[in-house]
Amino acid sequence: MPQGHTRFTALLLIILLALAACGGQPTASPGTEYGSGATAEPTATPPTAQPSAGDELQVDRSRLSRELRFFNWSDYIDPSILEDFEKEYGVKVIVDPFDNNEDMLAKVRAGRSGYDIITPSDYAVEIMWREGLLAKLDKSLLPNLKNIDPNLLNKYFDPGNVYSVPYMYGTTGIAYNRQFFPNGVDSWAALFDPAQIAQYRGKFSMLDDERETPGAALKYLGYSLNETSPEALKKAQDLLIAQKPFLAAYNSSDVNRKLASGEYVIAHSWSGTALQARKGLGDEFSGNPDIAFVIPKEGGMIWMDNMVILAESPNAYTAHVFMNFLMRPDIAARNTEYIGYLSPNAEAIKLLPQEIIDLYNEGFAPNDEVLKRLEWAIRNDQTAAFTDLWTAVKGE
Ligand code: N2P
Repeated sequence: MPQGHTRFTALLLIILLALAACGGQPTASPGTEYGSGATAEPTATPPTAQPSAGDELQVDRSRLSRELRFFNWSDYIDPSILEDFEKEYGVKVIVDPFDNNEDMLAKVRAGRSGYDIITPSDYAVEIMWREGLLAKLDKSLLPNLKNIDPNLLNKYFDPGNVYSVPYMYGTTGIAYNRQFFPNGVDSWAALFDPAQIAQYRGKFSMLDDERETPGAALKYLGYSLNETSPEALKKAQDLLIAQKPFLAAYNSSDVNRKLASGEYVIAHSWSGTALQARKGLGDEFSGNPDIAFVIPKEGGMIWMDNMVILAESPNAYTAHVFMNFLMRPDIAARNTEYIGYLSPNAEAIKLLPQEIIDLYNEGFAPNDEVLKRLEWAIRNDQTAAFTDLWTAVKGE
């Protein structure tokens, strides 16, 4: 095994342990609507360790729908995987993108969205099952669940994985162009300090996200990204409003392209978006070797997106077959290589090319020191305040 792999494997173990720790005990106040399940400790049973090349699932083709509608974050699946699925099962997967959990939730809550399968983040999974929006999973149709690292199952937002299985996880920090920042970037000040941002006015973006962006402001101010005290929220709101005239945009859809092209010199970014800007994305656009990614010294977010099936989906059987397909080690590895996030699929990680491992080691995946500065977004009765804050900031 090449040395890079060994280092990354050690790193991954640390990440998983940290995830187990963080995921098990978010700082929810007890007794809140969403906080009650939050302290559940993982009780995952050890997986059967045998990697399997193909599927043990016997698919009943007569039960397959002709189409599946997948509501997913942008640039978040290798399109060739959809072609492979269609070739193998004759099911066409139609993908629509969403930019943030709240936009996705608004569409789903309205009813008859037409979507079968969706990838909400951690806290949004909890919102969805509590609102009765999700179908219970039939684990007998998901034998490839055995490939998922048990440390990433049974998290606080869905104890027992009754409704969700991990899709990808990652971090949120700062992506930047080394040509413009030859000394690197190490603080959220690079996105909030008026003296600094005046130098690249109109050439940077913040995520269009009511948890990510106030979260970054709170981190810069020295708070938890789950802080909801009125003083902290007021300071965060003032900071975001002061930043607004300097911003190119709130952008959660094509930061990868704009960093790669040089239109942005710096951006609030997810780890995989940054890696895409660096490496390029299939036939979509080519990469820029000057793009780097950092979790600022004040800290950033860690999150996990998960596959769920809508309660109203008439195609739940086909959705399970698709979910199981995406958990095949070779498919999950190819997908991870393409989109540049972190795979929860332990068997897939073993198949990743050295190029990706090297980028992870260069900062596109957190090391143990960085992990200590990462925090999960939790949902509780108080965090509804972020919706109001964000509405106020965007309305300015
Ligand atoms: C990919 C979106 C990453 C998901 N463009 C953030 N939760």
